[in-house]
Amino acid sequence: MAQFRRKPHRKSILRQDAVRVGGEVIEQQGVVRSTQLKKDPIKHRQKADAIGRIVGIASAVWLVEEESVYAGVHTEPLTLTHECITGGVMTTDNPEDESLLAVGDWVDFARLPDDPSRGVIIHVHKRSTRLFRYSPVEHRVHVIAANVERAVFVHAVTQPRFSRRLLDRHLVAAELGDVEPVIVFNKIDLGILPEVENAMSFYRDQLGIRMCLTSTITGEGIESLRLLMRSATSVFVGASGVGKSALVNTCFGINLQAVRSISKKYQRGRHTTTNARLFHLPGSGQLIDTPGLREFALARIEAEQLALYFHDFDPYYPHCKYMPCTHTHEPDCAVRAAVESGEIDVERYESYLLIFESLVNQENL
Ligand SMILES: Nc1nc2c(ncn2[C@@H]2O[C@H](COP(=O)(O)OP(=O)(O)OP(=O)(O)O)[C@@H](O)[C@H]2O)c(=O)[nH]1
Ligand SMILES: [Mg+2]
Ligand SMILES: [Zn+2]
Repeated sequence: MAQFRRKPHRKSILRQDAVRVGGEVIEQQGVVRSTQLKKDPIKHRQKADAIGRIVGIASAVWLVEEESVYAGVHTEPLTLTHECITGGVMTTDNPEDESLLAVGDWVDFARLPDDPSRGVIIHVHKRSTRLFRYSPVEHRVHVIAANVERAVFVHAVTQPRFSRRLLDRHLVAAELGDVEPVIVFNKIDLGILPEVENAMSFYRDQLGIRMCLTSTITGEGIESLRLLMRSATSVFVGASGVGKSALVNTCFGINLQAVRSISKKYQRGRHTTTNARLFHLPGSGQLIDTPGLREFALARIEAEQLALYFHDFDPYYPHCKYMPCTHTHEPDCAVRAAVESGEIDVERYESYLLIFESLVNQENL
């Protein structure tokens, strides 16, 4: 991808440091983190003249919305949106191994004197929460959305086929990122298979996770989804083609996002949404639509810790003979005994084994 340069601005060379690769943003050299900054970081930040929130990315330019939009009722938020690039010196309060910028981030930025609709990001504020995964391309933590209270994991009951394996990864990621999980089963107009029905009652009744059953065709469940997203920032996450963008459009009653049919041959979505984008819900609350992710590798978790995130195992693992126990092969394992007696859902245990194995493989990379 071509890297374009602008003319020198003030003393620093402005450089395009972020490029987009398959819906994911990677950073190039040229950004200095606060820890590396030789000069006084506070002085550096004084160059900024506004605080804003990243609401999207377009052609490798970050869209930053002024903080005032969040202060009260707004009618035309776009007039307060600035197209920002990253400068040669940018600081961050976030760990080095994760995405430098993400939709939902709060940033300090400086408006360009000759064009205040454009600006330069100077500093990224500490993220309170983040939904993240391990990026196998980047070999680092990909922050899908930052400062979100809720992750709405959208799954289709069919087309594409519902995957419990993916949902179980989603739930671990929510807990790792300090985000409340909500499950949306979309496309219920297509009929619900018995195994999907079983999964619904498992996650709702046994794990106590909030759930909405929706259809963008009949409108069923949309009102309860809207209510659930009030007065907080929610992010829609799910595989391509499950209907995330169709749900955004239905929640707003207008076509904000492009929607495209799934491939008939492969029963998969076509990666219609390519960038995360934040929208203000009517009334209160924000909603971030994201590109579909087929793979969802977990980050910042070791295989040995995985069981702690499978809360249906909680009553059993203190009774395992060995401590620590991985619940994969050890004798007298209470978790495996509970699977055999049917007290632990066998599908959950299968997910556990698969995720465990992938974490071991990741650690050995
Ligand atoms: N039958 C049915 N089809 C739906 C429903 N919601 C969405 N669809 C269809 O599912 C297809 C994919 O919808 P999108 O909204 O583009 O899916 P997405 O999750 O945003 O996909 P990506 O942007 O690729 O991640 C489209 O053909 C939609 O019309 C629903 O409730 N019922
Ligand atoms: Mg989409
Ligand atoms: Zn065990």
